[in-house]
Amino acid sequence: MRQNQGVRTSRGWWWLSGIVTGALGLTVSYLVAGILRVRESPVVAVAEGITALTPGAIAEWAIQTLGRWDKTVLVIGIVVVLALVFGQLGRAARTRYWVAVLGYVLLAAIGLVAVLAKPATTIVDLLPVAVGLLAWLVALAVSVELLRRWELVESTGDEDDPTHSRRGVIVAIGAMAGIATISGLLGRVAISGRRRVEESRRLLRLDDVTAPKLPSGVKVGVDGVTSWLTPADDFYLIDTAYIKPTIEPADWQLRIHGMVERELLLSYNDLIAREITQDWITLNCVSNPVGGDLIGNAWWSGVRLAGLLAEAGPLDGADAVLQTSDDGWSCGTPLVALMDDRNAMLAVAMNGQPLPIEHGFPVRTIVPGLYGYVSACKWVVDIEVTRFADIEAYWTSKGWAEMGPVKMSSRIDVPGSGDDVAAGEVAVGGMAWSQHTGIASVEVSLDGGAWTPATLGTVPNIDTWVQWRLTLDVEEGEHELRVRATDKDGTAQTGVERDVLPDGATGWHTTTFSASA
Ligand SMILES: Nc1nc2c(c(=O)[nH]1)N[C@H]1C(S)=C(S)[C@@H](COP(=O)(O)O)O[C@H]1N2
Ligand SMILES: [Mo]
Repeated sequence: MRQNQGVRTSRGWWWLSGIVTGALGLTVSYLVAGILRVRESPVVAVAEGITALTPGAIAEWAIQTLGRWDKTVLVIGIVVVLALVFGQLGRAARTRYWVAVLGYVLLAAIGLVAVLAKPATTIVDLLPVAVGLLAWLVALAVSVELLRRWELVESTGDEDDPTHSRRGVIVAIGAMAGIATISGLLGRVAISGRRRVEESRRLLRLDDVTAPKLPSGVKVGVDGVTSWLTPADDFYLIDTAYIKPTIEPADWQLRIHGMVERELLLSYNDLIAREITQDWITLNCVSNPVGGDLIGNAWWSGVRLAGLLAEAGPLDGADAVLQTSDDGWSCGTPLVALMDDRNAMLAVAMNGQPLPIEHGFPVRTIVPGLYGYVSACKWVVDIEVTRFADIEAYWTSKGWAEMGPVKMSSRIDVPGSGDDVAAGEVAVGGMAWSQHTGIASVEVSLDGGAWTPATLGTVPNIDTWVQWRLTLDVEEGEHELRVRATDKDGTAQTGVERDVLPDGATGWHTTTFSASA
């Protein structure tokens, strides 16, 4: 009786020691990556690898439903799956030690492949995988040894006191869990190198960059309408980097090469020594559904790409620029959009401050009129002049269109869906945009009635969104509001509903609200 109980209890311990062993190897590897300033710790590389292998439609669904939390959810998922695998390996180790060893070797191999798949891998990048595997094997050997001793004592009932052996196991597992926690925490501090770069960013002085001055008339004065200027903290964030690249301005370099007469190599100081251009530009994401908020408007400061590219001298036949980020993300941009009269720039500041790290510090690209996925490369380090026929970029390899001109759109901010307002005169307002063409008019239809023109706010250029407003006389009851815009080319916004894939959503935004006495 006593004997069976002892054996049953220790099964759970094998499982637990498997999980702790697994966690230990992961966190030690993470810490080593942090100390070596390897950006791609194996864990992160695997998460990013899974993201990169995810079909476009699923990635799209994740962005849509999980928003900012998409990466958190994936990381939690990976952790849960790993915990189950580690637990099973722990149990397997009880009878078949080699299964556990093989399991850990396989997991390390997955990490290795993920790290190797990242751009510019060096020997140093492989060390965290090697150390992690070593930690796994040592922790496995130690815990298996202690657990076997305990089981032996427990089942034979002789030799020393079983509580003594059990204490050994508890102490060992506790110590391993402690090491795992500490290396996880230290790894977090070390891995980003972020504090250092935050400090450089804080101390950076950009002499020609001025603070944004809100142009007069941009606000239409309806409560609840989105702010015309988007503060950096509220600006939407989209990228594929789990850990944002942290680049010291002094270490940043940009290479402009490919189909050019002469290559250019620019340091950060070379760049900001050039003439600084500043402009209001609205950036939006191709994944923004009709009525969505993956859009923001900021005062950007930087260096025009037209001048830089002219200096490099594109060769005949070049029609594209492949931009690559420090984290390996890439996008293909039409050469003409970077060389015509629009303010396509290498931006160094947003709303008068050096770019926040998550928005591309120290340098990102901003191109009026194009969706971010084909133009707005954050942490940009490489610009290759090339041909569309010869390249594939991150999102185009997942089924998104090669060309991503922004589609005209309009949105009702108030009244929002589900709002209840007082019947009578109701203030209605929202945003409309058609970057680099400009909005000519906005109209609203209440309950399928005639289109009524709205009053537009003023705008400084054709590259920003515009606020609009009007007052409607609304009776008691349920109502439906619809909005559409017309751009400065005279094109009316289409009511045909299209999904965001492959080149941006279309359709009229609709809200339903009620009015009561
Ligand atoms: N390096 C890098 N740059 C990137 C991306 C990315 O995943 N990695 N995403 C692009 C997309 S899809 C958009 S919409 C914009 C978003 O810029 P933001 O995060 O500053 O708003 O960045 C673009 N630049
Ligand atoms: Mo995007």
